[in-house]
Amino acid sequence: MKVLSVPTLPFPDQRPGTSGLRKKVRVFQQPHYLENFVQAIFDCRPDLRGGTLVVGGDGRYFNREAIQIILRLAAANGVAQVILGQGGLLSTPAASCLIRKYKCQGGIVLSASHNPGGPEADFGIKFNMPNGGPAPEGVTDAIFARTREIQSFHTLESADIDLDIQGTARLGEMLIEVVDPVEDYAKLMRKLFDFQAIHQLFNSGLFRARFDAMHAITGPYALSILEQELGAEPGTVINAVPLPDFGGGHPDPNLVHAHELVQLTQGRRGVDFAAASDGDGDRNMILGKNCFVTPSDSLAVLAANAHRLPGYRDGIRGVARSMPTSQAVDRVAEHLGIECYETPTGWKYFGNLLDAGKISLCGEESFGTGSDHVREKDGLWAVLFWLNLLAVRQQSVEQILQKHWRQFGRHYYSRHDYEGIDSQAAEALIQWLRDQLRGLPGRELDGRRVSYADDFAYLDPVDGSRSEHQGLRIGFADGARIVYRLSGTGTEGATLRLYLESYEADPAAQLLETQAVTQPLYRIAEGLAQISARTGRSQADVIT
Ligand code: VG1
Ligand code: CO
Repeated sequence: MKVLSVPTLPFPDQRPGTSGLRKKVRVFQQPHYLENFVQAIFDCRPDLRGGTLVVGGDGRYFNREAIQIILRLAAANGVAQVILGQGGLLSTPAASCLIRKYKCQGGIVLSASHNPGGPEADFGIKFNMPNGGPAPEGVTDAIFARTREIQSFHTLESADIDLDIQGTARLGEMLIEVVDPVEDYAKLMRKLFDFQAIHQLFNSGLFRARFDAMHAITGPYALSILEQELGAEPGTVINAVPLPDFGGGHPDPNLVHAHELVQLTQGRRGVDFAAASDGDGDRNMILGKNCFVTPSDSLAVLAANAHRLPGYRDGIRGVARSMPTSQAVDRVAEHLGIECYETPTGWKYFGNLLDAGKISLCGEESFGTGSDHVREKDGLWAVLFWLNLLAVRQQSVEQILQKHWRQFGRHYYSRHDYEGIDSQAAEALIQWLRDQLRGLPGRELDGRRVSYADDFAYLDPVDGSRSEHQGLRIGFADGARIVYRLSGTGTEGATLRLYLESYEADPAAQLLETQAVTQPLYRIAEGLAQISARTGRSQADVIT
């Protein structure tokens, strides 16, 4: 087959954000847009020549077309072998699992994660390293720099490959192995969790559960693992068929976008356990009967209970959380006598800590939790962790959570998102706040004493790299915090995220309504940042 070198012109806007390059579908559909970015990956990762690459996506609109383009570029750039999920499908954690298991030189995952899909919505691409994790900043910076100077890309003149039949195919010299997207991932889960105990729980007659795949990638995984293997009653997995537009919904598992699922947990007839995942399967939301577990609390509960589960029987080495994530896990780490690291937002910052064996569990407030089993956050893993825990402790989600609070105290937590605001106004707001930080420590704000205020920077303890301007933190003497940062995953204007956290040690005050408890902090935050005046929004678009 003929290798073609196609002349091209650089696009100026191919800088990856918090997790890969995300743009509107129509941006990706421009001739050469995807080709340029993928060629830049190959140019920056010479070990892919002669190596093995994992490819798959979350099934969103443009997934299949993108995969055909990537396969041709891979073949023309001398990749020896591609491991491809059947139908072009792979969840992000399953891709990470395959890269590690088959010692590949990297992976390309096609997804814009929790962003909506469809011809008018979002598409994305991210590159994962040989350790299975998202490319660190040094690599994404290099890829971006390459896209600015690219002059040609290499591709093949060839027919499309059949993505739907398992087995091997050839494209030029390159071998393509089309694999079951679920199998290797399911094997890994079997090693970590007590499947027999979970099977018994599902068949006890006393336990009802729902898993909402939100018409995204986890459908096939959840059907196979929860229903077929663990014996959950048929119908446990809802919205199980991946659709290119996720059925028109937002594949973002939170109280707002997974509202229907939340409803199923309410009232006397509510189910005992409910969970959901996002577009690419790396997020999770955990609910019990009349009970919502914040992702920050979930991480803390998992850390406190890990030793009860087969995969973590010997205990955990350390934990990490992204900076805006609540400090609930810090208290567990202190209790266990292990280290707790605070990293910038984005899973890529956990990779070094995991590789160096400094941590076993990590998580983010944005419904992401994971462990050293792969190098991505893992939605279904978190669900299985909770199911295993429920089976072992024979208590409800609510009982486990409240007991945890009594022991460690409760971190009330809420995030306010102001979406699609004017980018300049958002930058100006952050700058205005940044300028005030120095004067804040020691001041009293609404009866709370500020103990520190800074522009968060992270020094990676493993490779010594430094990442600056990762969000503004204001910490109070009573343990409360306010955090502001701008999103790095949006595709329209800017998104301001405001994170509020308030600590309560007294069990008598641990069952209050989160919004009521965090309201005073919201007022302080609004007062300092003048959010409504500066953004023109009197209220956040999404409050979780
Ligand atoms: C958001 C979350 C962050 C998460 C990222 C990717 O980023 O806040 O915690 O790692 O999405 O998640 P941002 O920059 O918009 O705040 V996902 O499920 O896209 O892969
Ligand atoms: Co995701």
